[in-house]
Amino acid sequence: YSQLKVLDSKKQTATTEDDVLTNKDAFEESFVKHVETTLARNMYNCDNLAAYQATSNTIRDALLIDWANTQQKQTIQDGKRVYYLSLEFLMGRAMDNALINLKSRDNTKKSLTELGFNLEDVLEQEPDAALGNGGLGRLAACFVDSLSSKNYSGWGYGLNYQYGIFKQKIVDGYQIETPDYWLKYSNPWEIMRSEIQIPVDFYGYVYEDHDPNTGKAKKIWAGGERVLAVAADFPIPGFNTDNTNNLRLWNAKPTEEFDFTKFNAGDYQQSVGAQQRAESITSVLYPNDNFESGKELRLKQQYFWVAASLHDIVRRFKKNHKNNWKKFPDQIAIQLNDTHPTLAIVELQRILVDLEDLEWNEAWNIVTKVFAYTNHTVMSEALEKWPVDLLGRLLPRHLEIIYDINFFFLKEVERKFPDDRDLLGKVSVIEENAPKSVKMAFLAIVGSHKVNGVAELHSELIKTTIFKDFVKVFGEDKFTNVTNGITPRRWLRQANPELAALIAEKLNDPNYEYLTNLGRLKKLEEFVNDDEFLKRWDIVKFNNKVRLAALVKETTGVVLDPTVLFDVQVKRIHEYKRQQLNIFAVIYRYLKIKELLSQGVSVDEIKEKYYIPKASIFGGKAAPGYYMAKTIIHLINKVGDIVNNDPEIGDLLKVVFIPDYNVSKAEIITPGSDLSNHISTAGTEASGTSNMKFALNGGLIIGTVDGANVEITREIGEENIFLFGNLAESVEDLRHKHIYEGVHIPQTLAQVFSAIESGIFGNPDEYKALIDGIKYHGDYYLVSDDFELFLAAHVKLEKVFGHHGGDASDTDHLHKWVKSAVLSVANMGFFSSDRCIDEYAEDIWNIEPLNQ
Ligand code: CR1
Repeated sequence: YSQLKVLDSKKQTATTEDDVLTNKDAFEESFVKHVETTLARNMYNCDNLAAYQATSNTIRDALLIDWANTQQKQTIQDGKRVYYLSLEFLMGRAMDNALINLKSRDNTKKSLTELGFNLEDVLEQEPDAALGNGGLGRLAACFVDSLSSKNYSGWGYGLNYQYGIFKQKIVDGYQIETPDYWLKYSNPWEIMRSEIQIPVDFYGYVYEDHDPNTGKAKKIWAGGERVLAVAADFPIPGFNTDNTNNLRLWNAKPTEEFDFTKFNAGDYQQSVGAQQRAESITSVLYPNDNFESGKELRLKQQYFWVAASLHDIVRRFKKNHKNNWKKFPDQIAIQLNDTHPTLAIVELQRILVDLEDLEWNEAWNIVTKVFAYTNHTVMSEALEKWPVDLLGRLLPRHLEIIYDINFFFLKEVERKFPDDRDLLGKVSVIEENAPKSVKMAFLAIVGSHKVNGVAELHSELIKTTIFKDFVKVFGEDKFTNVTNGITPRRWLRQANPELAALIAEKLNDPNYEYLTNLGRLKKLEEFVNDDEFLKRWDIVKFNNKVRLAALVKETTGVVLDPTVLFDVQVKRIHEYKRQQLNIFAVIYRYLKIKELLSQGVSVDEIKEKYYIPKASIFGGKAAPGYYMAKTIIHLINKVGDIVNNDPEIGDLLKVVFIPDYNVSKAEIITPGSDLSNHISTAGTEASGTSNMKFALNGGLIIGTVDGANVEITREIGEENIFLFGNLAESVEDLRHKHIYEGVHIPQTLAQVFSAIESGIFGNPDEYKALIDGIKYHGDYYLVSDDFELFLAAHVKLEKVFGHHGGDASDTDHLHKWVKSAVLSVANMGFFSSDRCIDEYAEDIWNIEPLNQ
């Protein structure tokens, strides 16, 4: 690399590309150039969309310099790199994030103003990169941001879906899905790497051959169908550093090879058609959160992605280290984001044994040092199992290898526990039931050196439930915890610029260095008795509520008074997340208010003595095939229709459902919340990450003792969070009781059910399954058990909120609610994804930050 080093020293430090970030003239010159050349337009017909494209191309030019320098620096230092394999990267918009991380926001804003544009309007032009479903995909996006910001060498690998998560429309209260063809216009943040093409095979058969030199038997897989994986790269800028990592997403393309038999048979069109089908592999993201559908195309996606990534990684390794395979685990760590990439374990073993001629044990030793697996759920419907028939047809050689891995593993278990015959059946990677299938989580554990959960409670749960037999086999040390986190660049600085600025001022930190040292928030505690400060804080919250109210108005037509309690629940719609518990409580509130009104109690008296005015704000997508989740969406919308149009109610209660919840909307909703709901049945939400986002933005939480709520409570203090509900340890007993003794529906909830059944929210048949599931089918998610505890938590928290939220003159509100909000934020430092990445780096990947 001596040559590279010479080149490096010659490189000028101040390039014109850098100038566009900080110099108005340089920016404008580049902007005009891109309008005229890249876009082939002129400044006289440059609209906001063209301005977005010209701006992003300008910023991209600068970003690409950092990116190239980083790759060069990383190559020269030749340290260990981590590869984060995730089927989902829920990135959202790139431009504002790039402007912030590159410290170019002010210059860009000023320059655009001079050119006659408004930065905010220009930013609005960018479509969300919505290549994920929910928390799992957004976590991956936060992690790549932290890898860059903390100067690690770390790449993401995923798929470049042409259609992201569907767009949600609400029509007559029902969810309608429409396709998200997000690449309608060219994507300036994507660098197509047409030269990086990796062939990936499917189907075919396996035969045995003999090595002509050694005479050794050898397995050969003759694939039956070949597609090409073509790379698209997305540079990931770090905050306050030049370190710019790469996110590589694969596109499926047909090969140039042609089916000549069909061609000669005169079936030219069919032959081209078959080729075109290759592209379907990366056309659509499966829209399920915490649920596996077991479709063949999904398995194809998984292998396509894993094979391309592994061959890319191995190729890069061989360039520097030839076939010095012993070094492989010193150079490479691969993190499996859930079980979706588990085939990577099998593929690496295949590469080493079949293609590189290593002995089985030597190869397996390398494989298990490289991989680590993160589990994100204990829910059985989300745990992947692939039928042996399907897997063997699609990947015949891989199925053989899986059987061999399992055989050697079970032999080892038998040797260690000769008297425990049952154990073999319990830990086998193959489930013998019909259909016989491969348990991907078990395979991931066997092939990894570390397995982690995503919050303390969850990591304990996996050790005592779904993976307990593996703790016996491998010992406690293989199982660890890394509590999730979020990037404060996007979720504080970008989403909440006013709060970020107030904090920077109070911390005396004009360069916002606290954003990569989030523990420094602690200093905010010093101001918690300063009324002036509390007032300013509350005004920031109020302004954010005004912004959220505008979004609600624009998307639903409903006008919200920004002084009322904004009570928010936004996340995927799922029975375990219990939006139904929330909407039932809203219905109860409505019924009670109506009852009071009918008794002649005045609105003012209701506000003073019974119910403070509030707006319940919902949002989230249901998987298209998830009937119960769609029913919940429908109920929320119907309740909104009735309540919002009830002339007696006024601002006492409003219920809205914001359609098409996504990252960009979350950036507006999160800062504008007073209270957010994280109310899953205890033990079901592995971590949750929106809880962290809301708390970091000065909203309080109502939540169950579940997932990361537990650690948030520990950090911020239990007096600053509203916890309620049955604990995880009681859940099994309660479910058992429901089945054997029946479900007890409390009076309050019974009133809600009667109201729904009376038809005030439309045809009651539509809600029958939802209510019957609770009344007669065991109430699996314990709505009946937690309902009154939820109501009681509300009574308590509404007293603390007081009557005049967002009105800085209310000192009671200031001294209780706002103070709690400040104390929360001051103690949220732990939940930065930077801390997660440091923990993974140290305990799992064994890598260190690069020298800058
Ligand atoms: C969990 O449900 C967690 C994210 C990220 C989800 C959520 O609680 O915050 O993962 N799990 O760790 C999931 O999608 C397939 O499992």
